[in-house]
Amino acid sequence: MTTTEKYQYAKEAYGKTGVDTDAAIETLKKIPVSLHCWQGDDVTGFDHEGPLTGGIQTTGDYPGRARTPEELMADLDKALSLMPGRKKLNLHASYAIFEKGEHVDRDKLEPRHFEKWVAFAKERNMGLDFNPTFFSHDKIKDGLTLSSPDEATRKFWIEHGKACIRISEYFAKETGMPCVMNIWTGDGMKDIPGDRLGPRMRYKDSIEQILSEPFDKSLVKPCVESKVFGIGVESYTAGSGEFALSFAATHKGCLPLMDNGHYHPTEMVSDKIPALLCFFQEIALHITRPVRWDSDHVVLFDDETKEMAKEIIRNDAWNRVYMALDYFDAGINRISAWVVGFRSWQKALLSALCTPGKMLKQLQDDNRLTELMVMQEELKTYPFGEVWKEYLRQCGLDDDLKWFDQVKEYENEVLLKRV
Ligand code: RNT
Ligand code: ZN
Repeated sequence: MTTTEKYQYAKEAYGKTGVDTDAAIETLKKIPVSLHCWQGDDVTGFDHEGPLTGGIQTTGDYPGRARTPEELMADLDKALSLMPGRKKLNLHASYAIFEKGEHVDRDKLEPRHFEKWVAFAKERNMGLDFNPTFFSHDKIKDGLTLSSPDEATRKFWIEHGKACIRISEYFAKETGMPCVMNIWTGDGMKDIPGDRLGPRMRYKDSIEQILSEPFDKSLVKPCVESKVFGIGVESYTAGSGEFALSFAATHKGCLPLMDNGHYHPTEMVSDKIPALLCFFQEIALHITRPVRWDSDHVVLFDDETKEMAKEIIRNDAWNRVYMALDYFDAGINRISAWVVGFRSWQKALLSALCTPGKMLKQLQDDNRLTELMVMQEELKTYPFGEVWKEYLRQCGLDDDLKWFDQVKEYENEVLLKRV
């Protein structure tokens, strides 16, 4: 069978379930997914010397980490050339690019420190998302930023947040696409707190002060990301699930952001997506793969990833859910890590688009639960691979086996020469 015949065969098989695979492919081409810059350099950034802090950690020492903006951009380009679909680029404030000899602290960052990123994004027709960086910095006092009892510390970080709102608005204006600005801090305690309310009240006030910076709500989409615990912050996190969700629910224009590594291991973000869609017009996601903890392994085409995509697609919510990847593995080729993760989420979206949502819903509503189970099991062996390959072909890309040769070549010619 030729490749076209194979796709035709798959199209017919799906057609019998009421799914139009051509339409699925066309829809996927429109869905923006935000690619995190920080996989390329182990969340280091360009504005500090010290270690990665905030309760997160990269593990591994695979050669070839990007050390400069030029290297990171070149690596991103290589990765982008191997990914299908519509992309945004997700930056952290710590990736500011300074002139030679210039150093500006985080409370004083300006749009001009990101001009090169804007040019990069515009040339590639990508939108930009942004994150204030509340970690890896010497003004974090006793592990705290926005919830610190020290007013000078708290003020510094509030000013950082406000600066980031201004930069986010600049990104949106320049790219013509809204900028999702995510607030996450590692604020918390290793051991049992003497006060759980105080830090949260200060955290709440700090985010309110950040959001008091004027901005156009159609251009900047501020989010609050919750977390259950971090390394060295095991007993208490100020920005817990209830805190972040309640904050977003009570502050118009602020979105809840769920990172699927930030819950107890048996809690599923796939189930939380439709719960939040009942109450929020828009929500945001960090898509990652937690292995036993918030380990931020590379996203794969696994069951929970597919389930999350299903909840977005079958609820017609792809333009209500801002999707961003968030993982960092320093133990494997970093370009490959980007590509595998991005392709996995694309596969999950396409697989969801090829799932007969209406039929499954009807079976449930008619209480035909035996057939619901049978049908869902049958679908697992449908010829999805042929639809995926057709999508790649239409995007002008090689299928999964061939792209890795290009990564290998780049590794030999570029990455291994970085010493
Ligand atoms: C950390 C959070 C956060 C970071 C990035 C780098 O646990 O997930 O989103 O991963 O901001
Ligand atoms: Zn995250």
